Amino acid sequence: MRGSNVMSSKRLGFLTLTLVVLAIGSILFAACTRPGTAPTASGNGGNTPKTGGGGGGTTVHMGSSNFLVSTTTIPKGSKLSLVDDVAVPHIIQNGMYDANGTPKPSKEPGAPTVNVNFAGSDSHNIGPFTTAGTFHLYCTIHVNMNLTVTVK
Ligand SMILES: [Cu+2]
Repeated sequence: MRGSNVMSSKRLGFLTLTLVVLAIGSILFAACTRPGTAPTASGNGGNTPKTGGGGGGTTVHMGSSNFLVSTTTIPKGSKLSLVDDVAVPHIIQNGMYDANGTPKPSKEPGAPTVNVNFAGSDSHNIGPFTTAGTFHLYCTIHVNMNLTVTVK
């Protein structure tokens, strides 16, 4: 009887010791791992790349009464960005001025319908151009303001 009492009290002491050791161990473990998991690897805060914005398409600029280029080539399926560089309105539609400066509204097969009002100093996306071919855009306000869009 005595012996078993001694045994059980020793066993209890051993168990307590084990628990204490485990508790201290886990505290130490937590203290040690904390600095390891802490480092915030976020050094990219102010480095947002400016490339690869939305679309990445072709841009054509407009002056007070003209497109700054008369032709542009864009990949099939993409949009064309028109930028009005000045505080002058433009109305861009499907069609072109002929050699006499006469407006000839017409929409080629496969052309997107274009009818965009520019208030001045603004920009709009045209398209998408989903069909390969040659498409004509013009400004209904400014005579001979033509743009030829080639889609490949
Ligand atoms: Cu115009």
